[in-house]
Amino acid sequence: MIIAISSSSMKIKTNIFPDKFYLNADYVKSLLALKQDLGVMMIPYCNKQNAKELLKRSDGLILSGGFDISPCIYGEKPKKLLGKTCKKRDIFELDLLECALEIGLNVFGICRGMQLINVFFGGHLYQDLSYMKTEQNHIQKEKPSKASHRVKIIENSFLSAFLPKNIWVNSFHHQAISSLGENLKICAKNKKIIEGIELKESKNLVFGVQWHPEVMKDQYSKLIFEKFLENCCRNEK
Ligand SMILES: [Mn+2]
Repeated sequence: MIIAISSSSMKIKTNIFPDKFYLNADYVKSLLALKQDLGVMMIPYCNKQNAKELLKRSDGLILSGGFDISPCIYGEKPKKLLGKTCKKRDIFELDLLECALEIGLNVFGICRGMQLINVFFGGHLYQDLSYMKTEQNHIQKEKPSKASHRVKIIENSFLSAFLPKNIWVNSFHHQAISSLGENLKICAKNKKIIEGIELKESKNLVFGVQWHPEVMKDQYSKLIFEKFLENCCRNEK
């Protein structure tokens, strides 16, 4: 079984070869901890044809975290507090998601990945959480492995099938969903902030969480990856 994971990019100016694609190792470690013989494929961003070729050979897709999504993708002008963006990655990941849906792959979006699923289905984002009223800090000072706020798991959702009604999660996002995309439903929330979504009435599993379960070592984070893999295993090529 092969799980494809989208990647990020950076320039290391001190390096003789400065252009890099990268992926936090925690994504890979979380998956391998559950299934040692799993094939994990990091996907650098290229174009739609590459996306299709890679996904044809995959059994599931993880859309990883990273930069803010360019607001022009969802038809808004950039605001002052928008963070770093990379339109090339946005466009590639939208193509990637389109191909994954066409093929019928299971998709798991993490942080930016969840926001990307929302934008794909026509949803919008708060470019910064200060543009809405929230008392909860969503950029925690604690280590990523520590939880900093609770989320309520919404009944009759993918997550509610195996998680308790409330769980503690970490939080490293300065953006959030402002309007939900078509055919999506909320599966986790912290007060007004949407912390989890899933695609309604879909044959394949398409869901996302706003937190980073890949860096938390608790039983519930493990369960989320386990259930995702279980679904991917069912559709294995
Ligand atoms: Mn949060």
